[in-house]
Amino acid sequence: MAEKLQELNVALTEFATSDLCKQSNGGLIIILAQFDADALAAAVLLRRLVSKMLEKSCVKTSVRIMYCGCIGHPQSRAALAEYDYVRTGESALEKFSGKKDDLIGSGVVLVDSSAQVDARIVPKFNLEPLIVIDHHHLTEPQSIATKFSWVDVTVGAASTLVAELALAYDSALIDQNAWTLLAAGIYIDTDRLTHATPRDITMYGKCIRGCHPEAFRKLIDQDYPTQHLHFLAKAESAKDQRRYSVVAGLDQVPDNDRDCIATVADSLVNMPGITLAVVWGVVENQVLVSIRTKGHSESIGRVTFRLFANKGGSKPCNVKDGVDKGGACLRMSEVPSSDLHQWFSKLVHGQ
Ligand SMILES: [Mn+2]
Repeated sequence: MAEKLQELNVALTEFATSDLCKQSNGGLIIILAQFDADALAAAVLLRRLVSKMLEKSCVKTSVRIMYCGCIGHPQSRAALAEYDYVRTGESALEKFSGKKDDLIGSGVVLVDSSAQVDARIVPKFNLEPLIVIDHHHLTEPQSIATKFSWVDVTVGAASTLVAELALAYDSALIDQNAWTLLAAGIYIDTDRLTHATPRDITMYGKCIRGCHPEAFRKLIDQDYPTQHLHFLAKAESAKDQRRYSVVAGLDQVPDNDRDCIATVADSLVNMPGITLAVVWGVVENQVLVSIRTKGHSESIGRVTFRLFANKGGSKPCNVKDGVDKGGACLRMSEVPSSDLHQWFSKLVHGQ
């Protein structure tokens, strides 16, 4: 592993300082398709790592971090507050406009996601990222051969990957604040370590030794979005359950509460006898779908593909046992304009 990390760091340095990146006069932009503690921790450390590589090679290129969507989950808000509180000499996070024009002239870096066409970033637009570091299964083959891509599904968090890289490069890149964010990223993304792999655990141990214990506790002590129970009640009253599968629509969901779609799906799949839960909600001009399976006859990847192939944004998550997670992001033009409840029921239940 140590050798592999060194090779990766050499490759990343070569790539970050290559002509391809230098031509991006708008600098590099790390885009977080989905803001959460793991994505934030990985992005903050990746920015430090790449900036250091650029500095050592005397290349002047800015590295910015932009996030998509809304930061609504208390856990994510706490992570952002922690980052804002401790950042010294590091620029604030920016919200991405969602317009492809704002990417022209910049080099796109994806961390904690890898889809080149991702409706959460820019719908139906080929991102052509220069650097990709992710721990999710690829949903489609990557088409650019020249980029730096490290997709490793054998870990449970992007934070683990970036921390491994940074430690192998220069351990001084990780200070107490970074350890704190990384610890929360790994803990939360692996479902309280229940889906952590040995490499996550090893890195988590280092994080815990290096972190600020009180700040860490604050970061993980925010289980559910504030409106979770409200939307769970709504799902309970509107759900359509057939045998082992359940589909529930939350109708319009404010951007701030978008995480409830995922947490309600988590709750529904844990109902006795349920092996498949599909929860959807309309957030601004998109329909967001969270899919959960538990002991289901089909893999989450197959379910996601079967239901939402070619509808964009679907991304099965790498969870080995227990609950498997997937999702989709549909444009309003891809769904009927009325009776979404019936449409989703038919899609999931086949009648
Ligand atoms: Mn992640």
